[in-house]
Amino acid sequence: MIFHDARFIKSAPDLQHCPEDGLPEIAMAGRSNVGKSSLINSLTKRKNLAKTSNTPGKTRMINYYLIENRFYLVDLPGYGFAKVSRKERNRWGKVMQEWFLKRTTLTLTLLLIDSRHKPTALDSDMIEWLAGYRIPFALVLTKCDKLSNNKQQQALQATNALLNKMNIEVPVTLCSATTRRGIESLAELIDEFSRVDGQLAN
Ligand SMILES: Nc1nc2c(ncn2[C@@H]2O[C@H](COP(=O)(O)OP(=O)(O)O)[C@@H](O)[C@H]2O)c(=O)[nH]1
Ligand SMILES: [Mg+2]
Repeated sequence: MIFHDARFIKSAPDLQHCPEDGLPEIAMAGRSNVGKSSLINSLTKRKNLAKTSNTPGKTRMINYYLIENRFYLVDLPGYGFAKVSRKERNRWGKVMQEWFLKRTTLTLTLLLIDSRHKPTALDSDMIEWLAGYRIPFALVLTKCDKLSNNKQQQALQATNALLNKMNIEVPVTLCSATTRRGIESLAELIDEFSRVDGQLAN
């Protein structure tokens, strides 16, 4: 499954500027440079629909892509970029917290983690935060083309062990924008959640 019918709609600085048509949304979250924009391009088979970059931290906006005129893929600003000021980080935290808690049209969040590295403290915080607020999410281990098959399995096991320890049960998918590993199953997951009505109570 490929979402060929995709177009950029807008970049919103915060919740107040997001679309108001009530369509379901699937969000890409994770550290800067983890591969959020690349995943959107892979899902739509478009090279430059979402801007990718080698300079992390550049995308400070909530970017909306309309898919098949029926749901949005949302490219969220990345976290954990060392070079931004404390003030900027605090602003990010406030904007994202409000967005996640009040965006009732959000049906699924894909939390991306680089498969080459252990989840960072920020990743763990994010996992526990999403789970704590019962925000539906799945984990995606990105850039797995950079790992041997063995290392890929190790990354999967390490992540599942971490989730077990946290007593959290969510799907984990190895993926690569380069080899397209995992893209099909993520597209199916997204398709399923694009047919769910927004269900957050708050
Ligand atoms: N080898 C490889 N590189 C990737 C993959 N996904 C993203 N990248 C590269 O990682 C960098 C950051 O990707 P980007 O999508 O801009 O990350 P974002 O900041 O999370 O949106 C870019 O140079 C991408 O080309 C992948 O699956 N495999
Ligand atoms: Mg990006």
